[in-house]
Amino acid sequence: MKKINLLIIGILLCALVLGTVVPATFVQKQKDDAIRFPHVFSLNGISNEPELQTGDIILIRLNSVVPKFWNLRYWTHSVIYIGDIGDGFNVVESSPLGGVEYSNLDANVGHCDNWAILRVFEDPHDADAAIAFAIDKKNQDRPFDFQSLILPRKQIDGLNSSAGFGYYCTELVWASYFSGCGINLDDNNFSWINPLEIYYSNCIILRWAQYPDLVPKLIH
Ligand SMILES: [Ca+2]
Ligand SMILES: [Ca+2]
Repeated sequence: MKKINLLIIGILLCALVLGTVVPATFVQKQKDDAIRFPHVFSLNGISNEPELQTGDIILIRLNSVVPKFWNLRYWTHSVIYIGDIGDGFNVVESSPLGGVEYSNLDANVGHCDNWAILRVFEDPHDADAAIAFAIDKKNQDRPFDFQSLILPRKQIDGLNSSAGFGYYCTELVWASYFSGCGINLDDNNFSWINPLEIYYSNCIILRWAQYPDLVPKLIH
């Protein structure tokens, strides 16, 4: 119960920030090569899906009361798919509960309203380098970065006790691709990075979304 409360507090802090920053307006970019295909994924059989590649970014809208506070930015979590590494782990993420850690995709999307699979299409790039960055932070037990949600910002990396030492979920995704591949997923490069900014990044192809029509097209 304590963990749930901490999670809710963390996400509410995120929601508070989301309502006050990122003033830019985005128009959804229709990419010629964007691929949207039917919902063929089984929540219990995702590992069998050939369309999911290591390095894919997965955005999730949690199915709980929390997203009600999140209507301006919609998505509530982001992770990087790293493939099956054993013990049920196949994503790396930064969680308010455990900091940077391995997790399971099914567990992430098992209680959500919507989720999406994105792929960085800048060519050439080495997604393994982005994954290596994230795993390195996991191996260093980097904490969740609450500071940078209260004072919206992002850091690639930093020393212990600095805001750069920890990561909020989307910051980890952004920093991994920025440091590992030199790719900036924050088009406006302003303030922090939120999941919807990644969804509409010029460097991203939407591979699949459970309910793409429900994703907001504009940010006010
Ligand atoms: Ca940080
Ligand atoms: Ca931004």
